[in-house]
Amino acid sequence: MKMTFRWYGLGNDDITLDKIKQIPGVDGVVWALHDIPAGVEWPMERIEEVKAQADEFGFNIDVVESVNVHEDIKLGLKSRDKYIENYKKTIEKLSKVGVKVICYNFMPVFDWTRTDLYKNISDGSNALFFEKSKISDIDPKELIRKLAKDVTVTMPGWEPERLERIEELFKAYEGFTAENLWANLKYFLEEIIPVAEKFDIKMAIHPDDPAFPIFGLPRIIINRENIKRFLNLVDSPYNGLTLCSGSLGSVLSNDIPSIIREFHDRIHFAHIRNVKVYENGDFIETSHRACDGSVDIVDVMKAYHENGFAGYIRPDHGRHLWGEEKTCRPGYGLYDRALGIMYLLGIWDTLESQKTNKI
Ligand code: DNO
Repeated sequence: MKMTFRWYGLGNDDITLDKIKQIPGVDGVVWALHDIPAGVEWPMERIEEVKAQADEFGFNIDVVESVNVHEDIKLGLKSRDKYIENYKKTIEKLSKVGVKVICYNFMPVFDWTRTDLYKNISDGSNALFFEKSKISDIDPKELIRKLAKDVTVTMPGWEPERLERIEELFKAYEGFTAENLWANLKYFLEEIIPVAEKFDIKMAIHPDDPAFPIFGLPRIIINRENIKRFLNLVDSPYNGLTLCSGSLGSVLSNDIPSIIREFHDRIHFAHIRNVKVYENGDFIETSHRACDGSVDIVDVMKAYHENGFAGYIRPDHGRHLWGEEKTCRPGYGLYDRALGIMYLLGIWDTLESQKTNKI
């Protein structure tokens, strides 16, 4: 397993490469050109710039998260072909700097969604929170306004240009079903995967977060059965998964360790985080520790370890600790993710030692 850390880029993240360098075990940064809108071909000089910045600190840039999929592709509009062409050209360019995995998602309109970015926890920290009843009552525009007030950075999936078109987008999705989304995903994969094969880059879809439909929009990468269907759409190792324990963990019936055991050979990138799901379906993000949330992170690590997982892994969201919410991106502070890495490495190292009978 290859440990990585998400980095939003120079001038776009208060957690700088020199800080990341001091976290034990991190070999690579997970990156993207966050200012390039979905559908636009990434400029080579910008890609090379990031490579040079990472090289200076000895980090690999093997994983990109994300090359976003234009909404017209998800909607299956005629214009999708030109955006797919741009996607293919971006894959080719990324291969030139050694990228090995591209993470992306296929969620209509929104990427990950929460109702509160800074929910207070009794220990004085705060974390991302999802209140199920709020989502069913609130107009999405109102939620966007509320979250925009709380945060000064642009969050992936919540880019201003996308949000400005929100009404138009909801209109475009009227009457749109999960089956339409499946068909458009298949079309996209049939175009993209041969290119990924040619340039030796593994495509790794991210599950929908939370793993159920919201605002009447379909969401399909939500459970074991649908993951199986997804992998069969194009049965190639290049059509794989970013297995996010927190996204799938938002639904208690998802048994994450068993999903990992079943699909491990198609998991190219592991996002590890814990969530505590309440009886009413609300959930809060917790520390990585198994007993703090609803996901058995120890068993998650065991499932990867027993299958000799050699892919990339990163701690996912963390709580905001010691006042860092004033400067960090929501969910992407330094402290809890660094603590998370030590927990994950602790489990992994123990499992390794047991294997070699050292303990
Ligand atoms: C949230 C992330 C997601 C993820 C995308 C992948 O913090 O895990 O935004 O990057 O869904 O395209």
